[in-house]
Amino acid sequence: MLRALIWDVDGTLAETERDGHRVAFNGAFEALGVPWRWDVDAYGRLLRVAGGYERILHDMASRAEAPASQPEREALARELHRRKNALYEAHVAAGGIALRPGVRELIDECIDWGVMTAIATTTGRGNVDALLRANLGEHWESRFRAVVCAEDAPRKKPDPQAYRLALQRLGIEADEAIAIEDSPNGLVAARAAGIATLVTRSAYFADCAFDGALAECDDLASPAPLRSSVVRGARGPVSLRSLREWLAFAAGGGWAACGGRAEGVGASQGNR
Ligand code: XBP
Ligand code: MG
Repeated sequence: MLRALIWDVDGTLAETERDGHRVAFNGAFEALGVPWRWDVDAYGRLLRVAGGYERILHDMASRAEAPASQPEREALARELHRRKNALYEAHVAAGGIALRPGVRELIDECIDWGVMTAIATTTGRGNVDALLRANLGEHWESRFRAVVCAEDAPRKKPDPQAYRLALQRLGIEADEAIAIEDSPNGLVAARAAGIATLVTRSAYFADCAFDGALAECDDLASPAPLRSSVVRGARGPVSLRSLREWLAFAAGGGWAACGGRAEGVGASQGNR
């Protein structure tokens, strides 16, 4: 039975990377007189490294101008990351980044129907707070039963730590939840925690393979057919009803197990 939806943040709740974090990283480089800039394509490649601090350190490894010693590199990365977060938070607090289509509606549907919602993200709490305060209001946290951020789960995705902690705080088993993710690292993290995962493709990961996902959609509000190896004929928009059906179907062994009789499962919309 579906008891909780666990949301990723960056790329899933909102398209935060290209025009949010990336621009803020560049602002931090500039503010500290560091000559590096991350263009749109380069940042997409760097996104394979989860965690902004880890991403800076990774990038330094191929920069001739980077400090020589590891402690100096870490100190610079910490300061750059702190500045980046301040710039990012100011940008989203000013309404710079909206939620993706269908996100608010699905969260509200969960609340209406007593399905818990939680957050499991690699980013820091300040970033999450600024984004959701701007989009859901100052009491945004009352909509979520558990909010797990980088401070709570320092081992970044694809490590399942954030998802395991979210399950623990929700007090449920993995098969009672669905994760919503946008990245390969996020999918691996959620699956490693045993959670069925819906992928909502984001700009940077639009062309990635998402083997093992419960289903894949372009966004939660799109009426288009969803790609899924579990349910056949699934269509958007994604609703609580469709998620419940897909989870039940996955638990029952999936498409292969029922000899093809489930065509159209998930096609129903609007009703719960
Ligand atoms: C995405 C990330 C983060 C963000 C930047 O996290 O990997 O590192 O790019 O945020 P998720 P920080 O998809 O799990 O929300 O700089 O705070 O790490
Ligand atoms: Mg993400």
